[in-house]
Amino acid sequence: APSRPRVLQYGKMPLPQLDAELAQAYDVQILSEQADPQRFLAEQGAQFEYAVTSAAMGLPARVVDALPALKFVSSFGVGFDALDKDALLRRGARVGYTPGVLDDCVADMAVALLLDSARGVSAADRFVRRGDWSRQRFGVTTRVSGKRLGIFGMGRIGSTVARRAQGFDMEVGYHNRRPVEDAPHRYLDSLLELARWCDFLVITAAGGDNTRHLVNAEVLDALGPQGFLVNVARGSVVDEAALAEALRSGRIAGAGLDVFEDEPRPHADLLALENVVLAPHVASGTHETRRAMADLVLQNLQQFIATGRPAAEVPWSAAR
Ligand code: 8YV
Repeated sequence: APSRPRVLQYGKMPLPQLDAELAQAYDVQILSEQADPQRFLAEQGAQFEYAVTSAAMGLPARVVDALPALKFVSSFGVGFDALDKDALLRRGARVGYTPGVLDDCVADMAVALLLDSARGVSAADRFVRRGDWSRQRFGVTTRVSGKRLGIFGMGRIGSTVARRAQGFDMEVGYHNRRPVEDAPHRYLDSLLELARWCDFLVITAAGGDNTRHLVNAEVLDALGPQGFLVNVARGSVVDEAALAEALRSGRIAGAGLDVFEDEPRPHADLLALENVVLAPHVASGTHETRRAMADLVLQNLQQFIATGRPAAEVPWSAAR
């Protein structure tokens, strides 16, 4: 039988079953499992034409540069900010990813965080478990239905959140690099104007250099003391120290966060605050969606090896 293609897996996958499926179909080495990963790369790096990683792990230039024969990277996730674009373009390696299949579950989680931060679901749960119910009243919360929802980043996930919002009779406005043709919603010319206009600001923009710290103290002040922030995109889009300070001082009302600047370490001040809901980067983390993402990781790799073209390729990779 012909030997199976060698694949360098950067680390363990978010779905354990996928580790097994990759090992079944390919001759896989997991870099993070090697006794001395640096030495492994130096000795064997030249043997790998294919690599697999996740959006959260990414692929640093240091690894790409140690893989001189690299042709294709199959990444688990829709974000590609952690994959070193310059190193991959220099290498001429192409990159597959998993857009589309996670839109529903990420949008669902954005709505869950929005409802929780406004209505205090997690805080109420803590209140009941502490036994506080028989001793005191749970504070009043903030209405969601009928309010203004601001979406920063009107792509596949942002527009899915907008559809969800219609069920809550919310008025939707958005800001994006450019207005989206045929979008039925109000376009605000800047993030600052969007923050001023809305009651709830949901971040669904791509991470990376172009969006770094765009949600800063000024934007949070524009959102205001009645306003809530939800982030299911990338922690890097928000100045997390400024956010912690705005939450602490009541300059915004609350927040729901699935992503952080330095995962898995949320800013220490956030952990002590009652007006923020924290989740460990799990918006896409349902059985159904992780399975669909795993299938696309496998399909992209298999299709690239067979035809030289993955099923879904990141824009700067496909544009070459
Ligand atoms: C995943 C993500 O949780 O798709 C993305 O960009 O960040 C998430 O869906 C991540 O890829 C898992 O590592």
